[in-house]
Amino acid sequence: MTEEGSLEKDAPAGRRGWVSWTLFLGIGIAIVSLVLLMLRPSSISADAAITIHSYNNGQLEWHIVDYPATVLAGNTFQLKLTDAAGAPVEGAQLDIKLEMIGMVCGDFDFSLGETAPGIYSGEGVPLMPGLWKASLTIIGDGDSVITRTLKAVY
Ligand SMILES: [Cu+2]
Repeated sequence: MTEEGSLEKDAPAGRRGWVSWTLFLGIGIAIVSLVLLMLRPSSISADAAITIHSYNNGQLEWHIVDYPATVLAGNTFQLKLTDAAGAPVEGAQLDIKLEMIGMVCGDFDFSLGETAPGIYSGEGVPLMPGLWKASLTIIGDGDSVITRTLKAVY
């Protein structure tokens, strides 16, 4: 009697099993996607629009004016160089290399021009959305290299 009853309820029980299996699979996929997303290098948080760096005896304020940067467009990088006394450093030669972190999709190199005493400006073009590393070389200043990260979006 009871066995017969459980047999009759077999169909809805099977559907419940199927529903919970689908749910289990869905949650599993969600967890795996989340882990993969967290492992992606592009999910490392990028630096803010303005970063402050010290180099030799001076200080550098590195401002990416439109932030996050736009992919395949010129983004203004404005750098302010001051010496230990806080005076502008004039006549410096600054080159920046942009490269995507964890990818080999291509680098972008550009030079900066001095627009005011100690203020240098140039246009950087990220090639893809995601996390980029910018390496600044201060030519002549022992060719010191300063790096920061930046985010690029469409
Ligand atoms: Cu890339």
